[in-house]
This record gives sequence, structure tokens and C-alpha cells, in this order.
Amino acid sequence: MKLIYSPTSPYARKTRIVSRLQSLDNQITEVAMCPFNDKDTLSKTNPLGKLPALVISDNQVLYDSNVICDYLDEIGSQPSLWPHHEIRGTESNQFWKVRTLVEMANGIMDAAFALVMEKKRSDNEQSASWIQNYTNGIMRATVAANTEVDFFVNKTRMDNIALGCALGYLDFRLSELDWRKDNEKLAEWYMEFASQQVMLVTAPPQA
Ligand SMILES: N[C@@H](CCC(=O)N[C@@H](CS)C(=O)NCC(=O)O)C(=O)O
Repeated sequence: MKLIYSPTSPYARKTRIVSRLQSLDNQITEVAMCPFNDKDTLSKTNPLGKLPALVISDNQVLYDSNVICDYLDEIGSQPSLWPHHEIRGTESNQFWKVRTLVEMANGIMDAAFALVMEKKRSDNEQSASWIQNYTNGIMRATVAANTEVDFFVNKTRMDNIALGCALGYLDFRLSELDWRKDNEKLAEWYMEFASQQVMLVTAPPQA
């Protein structure tokens, strides 16, 4: 299999973490591309021109990151990174809560990526209201994640993998947002989570 990724993409990082946790990394060749400079090549694999994309055979490609993570989780040899089927739909609704937290993390990535792109535009093209809207969304979501730490602490699960990637991206591209401020519990959790080998080897390059 071939995984098209970028070392700076938080979406791709999720898939690279899942491939390692599912002991599939030795079956996957990682090919780095830039979603902008390599748009033509990337678009031949994913018509949306986005990464990550996973080529699983001569005529099948998987995207987006959620699909790739689920696929790798299913074919991998390690325990699933999702709560087990038998506890789906129990009183705690654990499965649905984990899925919602994953989407919270994906939403942080979406807003952060859009914000980074917006800030790259020339001053007279930038929209102050969109910048504020993306920033507010990110800040509200990190505050919400801070209240959920007890739920995902000490787990190796899709929700905290996705949150770890989202927070890593904030540190990498938007450190000025200072998401740790008023989110002490989340910051403490992240410090430990980010020190795991799988997080270290998939971390974005130093700016
Ligand atoms: N929902 C997609 C988002 C992927 C995405 O936006 N990737 C960025 C790189 S971090 C990209 O390729 N952007 C190129 C573009 O928007 O043209 C996923 O989860 O895979």
C-alpha cells in the first residue's frame, strides 16, 4: 500500500499513527507530497487534490483520513482503536461520544487549516470576520475538550489520537492562539500524550 501524506498535515498524521498502532507500517510506503506544489500528481490519486490518500491496489484509492483510519483499524492486527461493538449503545453511549470527539478534533483541524490559509492571503484580501470565526471555533472546541479529559485520559483510542494531532497542529502553525491558557487539564494530558514514540516519529518538522 502507498500512503500519500505531508509531514505537516494533521489529517495525514492520524493515518500514520493508526498504521503504526495497527502494526501495518511495514506494509505501507509513505510518499510525501505538498498538496499545493504537487497538486497535479496528487489530483490523479485523489480528485479532490487533498491528502492523505491511501492506494490499496492498482485500481482502488481511499480518502479521506477518516476512511483511511477506519480501514487500517479494520485490517490491522492490534485491538481496535474504537470502543468495542458490545459496548456500543450502552447507557454511557461511549462509541458515539468517541465519534463526536473525533469530529471535534477534525473540526479543530478544519478551522485551523482554513485559518492558516486565510492568514497567508495578502492583508487586503484577508477577512477579519472569518479569522475571528475560525479562531472562536478553535478556542471553544479546546475548552470543550478540556472538560472531557477524564473521558479519554490513559486510553489509546481514536478520540485522543485525533485530538493529539489537532493540538499538535495548533502548536505547529498557530502557537499565537495559546490554546493551553485556561485549559490546564488538556495541556497536562497533551504533554504526556505527545511524548509517546508514535507521536514523536509523526510530529511535524520544527518550524
Ligand atoms: N477531510 C479531509 C481533509 C484533508 C485536507 O484538507 N488536507 C489538506 C492538507 S492538511 C489538503 O490536502 N489541502 C489541499 C487543498 O485544500 O487543496 C481529510 O480528513 O482527509
